[in-house]
This record gives sequence, structure tokens and C-alpha cells, in this order.
Amino acid sequence: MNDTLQRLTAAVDRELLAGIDPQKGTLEAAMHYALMVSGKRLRPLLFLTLLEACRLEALRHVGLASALEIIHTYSLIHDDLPVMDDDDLRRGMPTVHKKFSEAVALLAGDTLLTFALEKIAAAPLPPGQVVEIMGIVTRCIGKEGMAQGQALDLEFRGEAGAIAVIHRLKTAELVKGSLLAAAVVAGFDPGRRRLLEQAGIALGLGFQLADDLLDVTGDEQQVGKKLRKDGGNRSPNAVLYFGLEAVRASIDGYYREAGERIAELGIDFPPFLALMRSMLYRSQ
Ligand code: GRG
Repeated sequence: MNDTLQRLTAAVDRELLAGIDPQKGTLEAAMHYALMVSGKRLRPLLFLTLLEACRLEALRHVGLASALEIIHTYSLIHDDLPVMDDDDLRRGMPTVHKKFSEAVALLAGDTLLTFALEKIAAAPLPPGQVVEIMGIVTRCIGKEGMAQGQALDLEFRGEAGAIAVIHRLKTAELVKGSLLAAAVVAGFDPGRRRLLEQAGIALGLGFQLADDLLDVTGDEQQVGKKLRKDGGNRSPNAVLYFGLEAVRASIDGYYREAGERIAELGIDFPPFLALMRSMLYRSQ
């Protein structure tokens, strides 16, 4: 991994666990466990590398960055529950409900969400910017964002036309929100925010297609979760509906589109570009 990405990942990992004491009881132990099991930290890295691309002191905002990862972690805990995707493994480790219990997993997910909102509220920014970021992030994860995407995913019964909508809501909205939060910190005007939003959606859609591709072609050890559960018509995995070649071509298309928008913004920061590439062309 690139030095900048490594440095920022280490800072995010430290910040994620700050303020959570696993000795304080089961709830904090479960929150700590979920955050400690290391993921790729893509959403905070997008946020922080974009700030660095704008020559800002990114680590001043590591609390905000960690809030994005904490929200993502809450969604994974709930997604893994038996009433949703019913997974025993996540990031190569037992899922939170397997390690603790379903009730604790539900509560840990809820509490991580509120913990993330506390962190956004405490960001070292003028109140107007904090409110703006809170609005962006909550919209991206709520009834017109990630949670709605998950609801549509659960209801999915093989309608190929619904797949792009589910991907957009379930995955791309939080990717977009992570970039737009950085745009607020960096003071982007509406035109630049619009370009960034387009880049974020393309990146998020390409990222979800890469996830679908990995589900079909990936290695379970490397990915750290059970793969190929997507048989039948229960899962909106694009590969099952459109085939490997079409999905690979779409990923290339989204990569090109995201790259063009970022170039239009004049962003030419190698760690940010490397991160974008790693999201769409990955083996885990
Ligand atoms: C329960 C409200 C609620 C939402 C759940 C995000 C989500 C919606 C479900 C998780 C399952 C899933 C496959 C979501 C699509 C997004 C995605 C590819 C998540 C995996 O993200 P990575 O690859 O994971 O960034 P790591 O482990 O690296 O953090």
C-alpha cells in the first residue's frame, strides 16, 4: 500500500478505538470488537486523501473520517444478522452476533450509529459546516440512501432493472457522502460539489460491481467472508444477471467516468487516484 494510505489508515485505526473501553461491559466490548477487526477503511481514506489533495491538514479531521467508518461498521453488523444476510464470518473473523449475541449485535450497531453522529457533532469546524456535513451524511444513509437500499435488497426477487437502484442506494450513497463531507471541509462551490458527487456515484457503483465480481470469482480466505451465497434470485448480484464480461466492462466504464470527473476538478493527487483504482480493481 502507498505510504500516504498506510499513514492515514493507521491514524483512522487509532481514532476508531479512542473513547471505547472494552472493559466497561458487553456493549462497548462488542463495539470495540467490530471496529478493531480491520477492514479496508475505504470511506475514511476517500475523505482524508481528498482533504490532502486539497492541501488541507487532513488528520485534524480524523474524527469525522472515523465517523464514516463507524457508520459503515454499523451497517455490516446489522447486515450480517440472521434476519438479514445471516453471515458467520466478516473480515475473516466471527461476526458480532456470533461472537456475542444477536441482541448485543443489534444494540452495538445502533450505538455505533449514534457514536458516529456524536463524532460528527464534535468536528473542529464552524457550526454551519458541521450541520451541513450532518445533513449530507444522514441523507446518504437514511430512507433515501443506504437503509432504503438495504430494504430494497431484502425485497429483491430477481427484477434485473432494480439492481442499479439497489447498488446506488446501498453502496454508492455512502461513498458519495464521504467525498461530499470532504468537499464541505474544503469549501467546494456548488459546481465542484456536483462534479464530485458524480465521481462518487460512479465510484460507488463500480465498487459494488467489483464486490459482485469478487463474490463470483474471489477467494474466501482472501475476502474474509462466505462467498457465492448468491444463487437463486435472492441477491441482486449483477454478475448473475448480466454476466462476467458485461460487469467487467461496466467497472471499466465507471472507473473512466469517475476519473474524468476528478480530472475536471483538477485533482491529481496520486494516493487519491490509487485509492480509486484499488476500489474498482481488487481481490479482497
Ligand atoms: C443494515 C442499514 C443497513 C444497511 C446495510 C452496507 C450494507 C447495507 C450492507 C453490507 C453488505 C454489502 C455487501 C454492502 C455493499 C457495500 C459493500 C461492498 C460493503 C463492503 O464494504 P468493504 O468492502 O468492507 O469496504 P470492509 O470490510 O473492507 O470495510
